[in-house]
Amino acid sequence: MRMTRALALVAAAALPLVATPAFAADSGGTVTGTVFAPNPVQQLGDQSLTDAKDADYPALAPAYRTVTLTDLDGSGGLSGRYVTVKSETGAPVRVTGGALPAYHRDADQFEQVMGYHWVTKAQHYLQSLGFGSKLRPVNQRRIELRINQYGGDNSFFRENKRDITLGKGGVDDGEDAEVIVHEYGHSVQDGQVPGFGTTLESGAIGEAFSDYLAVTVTSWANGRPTAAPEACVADWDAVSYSPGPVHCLRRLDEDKRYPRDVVGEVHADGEIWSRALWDIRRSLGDTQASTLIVEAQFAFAPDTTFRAAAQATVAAAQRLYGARAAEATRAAFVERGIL
Ligand SMILES: [Ca+2]
Ligand SMILES: [Ca+2]
Ligand SMILES: [Ca+2]
Ligand SMILES: [Zn+2]
Repeated sequence: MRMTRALALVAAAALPLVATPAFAADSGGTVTGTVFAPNPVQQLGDQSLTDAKDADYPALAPAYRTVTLTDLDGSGGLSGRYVTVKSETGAPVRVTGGALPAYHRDADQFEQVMGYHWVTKAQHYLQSLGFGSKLRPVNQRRIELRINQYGGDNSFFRENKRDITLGKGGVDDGEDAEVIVHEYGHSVQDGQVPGFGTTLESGAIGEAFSDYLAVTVTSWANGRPTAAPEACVADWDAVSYSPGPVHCLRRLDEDKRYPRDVVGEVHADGEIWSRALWDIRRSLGDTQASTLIVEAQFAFAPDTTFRAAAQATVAAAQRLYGARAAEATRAAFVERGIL
């Protein structure tokens, strides 16, 4: 911790040197880049796509999109207001003009661009809900996103919950926006409640919220999927380990109930909580649901129980939107056996 503080001071002192005039400091620099939005299986509705050892094969071609990367800091790398990308695989992307080369999935730089873009998008989604304007800011800090060869599929090594590490097991994790935003969800919760998720139930809430955020951010950015179920998380990463026929890491619409379906594993038990969030969203719509869900999390204890967190979420619904919203929120948790 002391060492971290010393490093932070050095970084702060170096800041003026980094702020070159390449980009306007207030608006944030922009550059175009190529991404999946959010992933080829969801975009193309093709459940037969496979990793094929990171090959860039023709069936994937329609899934590439040109997007604008925003909030760059002008340092010449993929570093900006909300995220700095540190790749341990492949040379770092250099930002030299108004457009990046159209990296595809067989280039390590593709995942760097994906990571930068989707973390920034996720923060913009939170801001679109009013966090940082009419509501408190949520996680408006610069996190570090590291890409490396370690971390088995879906088990991301993190030195702390603020930063994100994406591994390369199966489909490279950085090729699926829903995996990136899921990981950012943990950073969001840590930003709201430092050290959040110390117990089975709080840990399950962490996984559930991160899955929820993955789906809501990508639907907000791309429109609701029409060729794959919206409730399916990480359709592309999951082709490496989910038998199908529909490939999902997890889903938001499983009919799991508390305590009947508790198995003692945070990801599995998270599907109880995420279904409640999904039902709140179906009742109230994306904007109201996500706003009250995120706002409620400020009041969660790091070791919260399902019950206490549900009560805090109902209270946030009442405070923000009144009795009808509170009743719909309560009903979603009652349906899961949580309240
Ligand atoms: Ca790749
Ligand atoms: Ca993977
Ligand atoms: Ca999906
Ligand atoms: Zn997780």
